[in-house]
Amino acid sequence: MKFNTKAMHANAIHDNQFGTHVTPLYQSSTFIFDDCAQGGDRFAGRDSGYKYTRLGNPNTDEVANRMATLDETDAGLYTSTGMSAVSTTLMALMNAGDHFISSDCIYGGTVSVINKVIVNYGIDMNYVNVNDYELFRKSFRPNTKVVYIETPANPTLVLIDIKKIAEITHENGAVLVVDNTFMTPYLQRPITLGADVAVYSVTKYINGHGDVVGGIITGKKEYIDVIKNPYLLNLGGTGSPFDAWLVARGLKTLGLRMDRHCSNAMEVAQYLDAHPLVEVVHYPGLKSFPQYELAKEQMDGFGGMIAFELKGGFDAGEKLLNNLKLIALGVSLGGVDSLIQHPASMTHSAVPIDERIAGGITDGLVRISVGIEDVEDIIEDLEKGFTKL
Ligand code: LCS
Repeated sequence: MKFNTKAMHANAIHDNQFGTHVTPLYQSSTFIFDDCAQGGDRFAGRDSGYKYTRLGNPNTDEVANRMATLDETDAGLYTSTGMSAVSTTLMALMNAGDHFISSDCIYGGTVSVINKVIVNYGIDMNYVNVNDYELFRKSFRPNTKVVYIETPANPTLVLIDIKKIAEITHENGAVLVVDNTFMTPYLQRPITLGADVAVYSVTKYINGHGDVVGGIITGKKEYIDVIKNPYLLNLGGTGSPFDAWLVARGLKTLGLRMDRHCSNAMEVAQYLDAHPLVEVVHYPGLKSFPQYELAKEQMDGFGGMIAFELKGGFDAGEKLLNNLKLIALGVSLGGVDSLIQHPASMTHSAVPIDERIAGGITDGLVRISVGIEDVEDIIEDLEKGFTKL
C-alpha cells in the first residue's frame, strides 16, 4: 500500500458487533472483565485485552500504530500533547548522571522543559550547532546517551542532515531522537534515515484542523517499549480517546493537505522573496535557501512553514501582523488555516536571550504557517498588510 491508502486504512479497528465503517469512539475510562481470572491475566500481560484507558485504549492505539506504519517503524504511542511526547521520551531514555546534546534551535517549549525540568533530575546537556560536524563530534562525552534534533527547526527552518547526524550519534553509542512535527511522515521519515525515535506534536499537521492538542512517539521497539512502560503509563501523559479519534480523522487527509500546504507556501515564499520591504526569507524550497540541496535530498516536499524578516525589523513586523485580516495572529501551526506569529515575543519568549540569538531567532523574525486557503487570498492579505508599512 502507498502512503495515502495507509494513512486511511492501516491498523484500522473493525467493530464486528455493528459493522461500523469508521472506527467508533471508545470513550470509556475502564474496560470490564468477564471474570477475575481474565482481569488478572490482563494485568499480568497473559491477555492483551484492554484494562484502563491510561494504560491503553483502542482509539489511542489505532492512531499511534498507524503513525508507526507511516513512519515505517516498529511501534507508536499516543500522548496528551507534543510536550508530553518530548518530555516522556527524554525522561525514559536517560537517568541521573547522563548527558545529552540538543540542536541549538528547537521549539521554545522544549527549551523550557529541558532548562526548567530535565536538568533538575541530574541530567546534563549542551545546545550545539550540530551542523558543525567537528564541534558536534567534540561535544560527546562518555556519558552522552541521547542526541535530540528538530529539522526543519522551529522557527528558523534551518535543516539538519538526519543521516549524517545518525551516523555520528551511533558511532558514539547514543540514541537519536528527531522532532518531525514540521514535516510529518508524508514529507520526511526520520527512522528510515537512521534515527531511533521520532516525536510529534500532532496538534499541528497530523490533526490539521486546530481543534486538538496531542502528541505521538514512534520508533524502534526497544525504545518505544521502555518509553511506554514504566514511563508514559506511570507519568500519565496518555492522551484522550476523543482527541485520538479526531487525530485519526485528520490523518486520513494528511497527504492532500500537505500537498496544498507545500504549493501554497512555495508561492507565498516567492512573493515575499520578491517584495522590496522583505530583508530575507527562510523557506527550504527557495533556490536561495542555503540548504536547498539537502532539502531536496532529505524531504519529499518543502513544507508549509516560512520565516522571514522585514527591512524595518520588529517594528515593521508588528505593523504587518497587526494589519492582517485573513491570516490570524496566533501561535500553533499546521492547521488548514493560515497563522502568523512573532517567535521572539511568543513561541520562543521563554528561551534565554543568548540561547535565542545563538539559535538564529532574531527580534525581527516573523513566522507564518501557510494554510490551504486559496493562495491568492493569502497573498492579497499580505499585500494589504504591506501597504500599511
Ligand atoms: N515540537 C514542536 C516542533 C512544536 O512546534 C511544538 C509546539 C511542540 C513540539 C509541542 O507540542 P504541543 O505540546 O504544543 O502539542 N509548537 C508550537 C508553536 O510553534 N506554536 O505554538 C505551539
